[in-house]
Amino acid sequence: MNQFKTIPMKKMMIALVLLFSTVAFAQEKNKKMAFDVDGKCEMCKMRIEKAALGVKGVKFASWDIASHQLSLILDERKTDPMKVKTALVAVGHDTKELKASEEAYDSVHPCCKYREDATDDSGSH
Ligand SMILES: [Cu+2]
Repeated sequence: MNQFKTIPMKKMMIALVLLFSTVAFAQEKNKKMAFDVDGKCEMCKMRIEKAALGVKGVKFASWDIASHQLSLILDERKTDPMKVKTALVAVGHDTKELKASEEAYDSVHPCCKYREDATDDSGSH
């Protein structure tokens, strides 16, 4: 009689262990990702990368001026893309999901006003 109780319990434990290990796998320690961030020059690149790296759990950040792609390596157990995007809009750089406030956008250097001018003038700095 006792066996009938212990077997399902064991199965449940196994199921729980499997579930937790799946979650652990889903949250990668060194997750690579990339997304669009608006900006236009070397100064933007510095600002974007600094803001991204300032987020706890972000290990690597590199923004490409030409493609506007921000490449990241982050620890998913500590952070997520939305936290990085929140940090980016706080320093004035738009992302697809989050837009910088007027105040934050106003804080960027005049030559970094990417909203008014979409052309790439990175050569002029
Ligand atoms: Cu700039």
